[in-house]
Amino acid sequence: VSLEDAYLPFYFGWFLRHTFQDELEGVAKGFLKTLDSLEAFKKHLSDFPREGEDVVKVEQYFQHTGPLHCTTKFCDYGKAAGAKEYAKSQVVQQSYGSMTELKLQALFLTPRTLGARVALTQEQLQLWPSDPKEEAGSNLPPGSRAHITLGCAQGVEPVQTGVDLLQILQLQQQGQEGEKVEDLELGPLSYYGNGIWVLSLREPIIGPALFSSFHG
Ligand code: ACK
Repeated sequence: VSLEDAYLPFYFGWFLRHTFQDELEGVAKGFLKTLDSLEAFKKHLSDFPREGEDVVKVEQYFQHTGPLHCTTKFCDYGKAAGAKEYAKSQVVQQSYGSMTELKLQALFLTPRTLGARVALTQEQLQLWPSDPKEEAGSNLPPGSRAHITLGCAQGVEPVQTGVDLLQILQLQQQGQEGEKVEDLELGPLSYYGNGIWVLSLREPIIGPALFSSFHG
């Protein structure tokens, strides 16, 4: 085993600059606070699991640890299919350590995860690997799954955020618009049933991120 092979990361991705991370965490916090105060949201609170008689406060419901990022390739230290090929590819080698700008187009929330949808540029898509989950049984374009996990419910793994996003995009593709519930300062808020909420950002949130890897 060469040194290079022995050190495949947990994942590759774009890591938000700390100023951008702080900004986005502030936006997410404000979004949750707003939701907690909305009658329409309270009406659907039974979508969320609750313990005993405690009313769910979404402000305290989601947790995240580690740096905010948009995963490109989950490598699992080399155990994931295609990890080595990805790490060795020319585009990855050339882009490693370079800055880019990530454009966020929506925030979404489910009883499992809280995330931001990332709109990738053509250049960023060069770093997007083929993704069987993204491609399976749908005709969603490559990069559809791109997201930043902002938090997970207790006991939920962050991989779920991308799964939840793909489900939302599939609903939209099937012609479900969601029920437009409220016009918030950041944009229109829609409810898709089963505790799924989407805030389409009127103005995309844009900020700097570094293409790098996480080794854990
Ligand atoms: O929030 P995320 O994109 O979802 O960032 C984390 C990161 O890798 C470290 O856990 C993502 N992740 C975990 N497992 C997978 C997987 N099987 N496929 C794609 N992404 C994954 C997770």
